Amino acid sequence: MPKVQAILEGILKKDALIASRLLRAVDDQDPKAVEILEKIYPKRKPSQVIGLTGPPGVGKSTLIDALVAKEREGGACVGVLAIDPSSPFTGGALLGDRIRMSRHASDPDVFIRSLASRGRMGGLSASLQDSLVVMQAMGYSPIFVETVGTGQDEVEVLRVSHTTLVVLAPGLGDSIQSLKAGIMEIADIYVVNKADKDSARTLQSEIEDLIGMKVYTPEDWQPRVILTSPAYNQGLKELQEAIKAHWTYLNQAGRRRRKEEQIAKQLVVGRLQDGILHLLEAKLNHLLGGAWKDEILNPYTMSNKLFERFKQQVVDET
Ligand SMILES: Nc1nc2c(ncn2[C@@H]2O[C@H](COP(=O)(O)OP(=O)(O)O)[C@@H](O)[C@H]2O)c(=O)[nH]1
Ligand SMILES: [Mg+2]
Repeated sequence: MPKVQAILEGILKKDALIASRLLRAVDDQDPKAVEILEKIYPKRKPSQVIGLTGPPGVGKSTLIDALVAKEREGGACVGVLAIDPSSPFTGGALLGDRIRMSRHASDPDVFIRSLASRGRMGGLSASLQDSLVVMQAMGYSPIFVETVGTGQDEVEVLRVSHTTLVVLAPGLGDSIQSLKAGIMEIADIYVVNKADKDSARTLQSEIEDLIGMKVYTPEDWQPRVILTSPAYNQGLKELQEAIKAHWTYLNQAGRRRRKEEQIAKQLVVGRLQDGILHLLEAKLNHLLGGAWKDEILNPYTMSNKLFERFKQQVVDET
């Protein structure tokens, strides 16, 4: 890696090559990379992070691609983070996403990065936050984050997003019942994509009924339901406006600050967990190595005993 100062300047000058190298170094747990992250953190621009979730095939990638085009028309520099469901066997990236985004791939004002959901210690959350910090320091805003819409990945993405879009489409996963309850509750904006299909309106009213059952105070953000069809250039402007309206809402009454505090705290906890786990593993292996010899091979007894000893040595002391 080049000198710290050169990397720093490169990031602030939006040098994509330097940014990619830095992020790779971060993933490789290079201590110098963390030093750089520490330096660029205060230089971040206040970029809106928009997380999109929803079942596979509803059109999240297509939608992001269309929203990126819209933002580019307005002159914005846009970031895209796509979470790949990397298989432990192939570690592969979703080729389809790359192709769907390819019209922006050569645009220097669009920064696209794919993240593996596994691989690095500390998991997705850490890679995700580091990538966001770098993109925000480079001045990309807004930043779209696409999840695969399943499992823990989804939760991690939504935790670091300012604005959450739940994307649904008629006929996919048979509408809202199939979604996890928690996901329905956290949406700031519901997108009914593939509005060119007949049953889109039915899905829209189902969601509206669901929203109607909740009680909102005037202080609360009232979730919106937007019909879109990137294929027919429909509803994109409306969606873009709803996303901006949510950003305006967050920027009032200190809401954004509170949200960003939560995000920063998660990063602290995540990094501490990483570090502690690392230390622990060495320590535990050491404990285990010593204890195993003269004990009966009972993992329950052993773990209880070691836990107690560990607790006395590490936790109770501090
Ligand atoms: N009919 C219709 N199909 C769409 C629309 N948007 C996306 N699709 C199709 O839906 C499929 C899945 O899209 P993709 O963006 O990969 O979905 P993702 O898995 O949610 O990212 C693709 O074949 C798209 O061409 C739309 O507005 N109308
Ligand atoms: Mg996709």
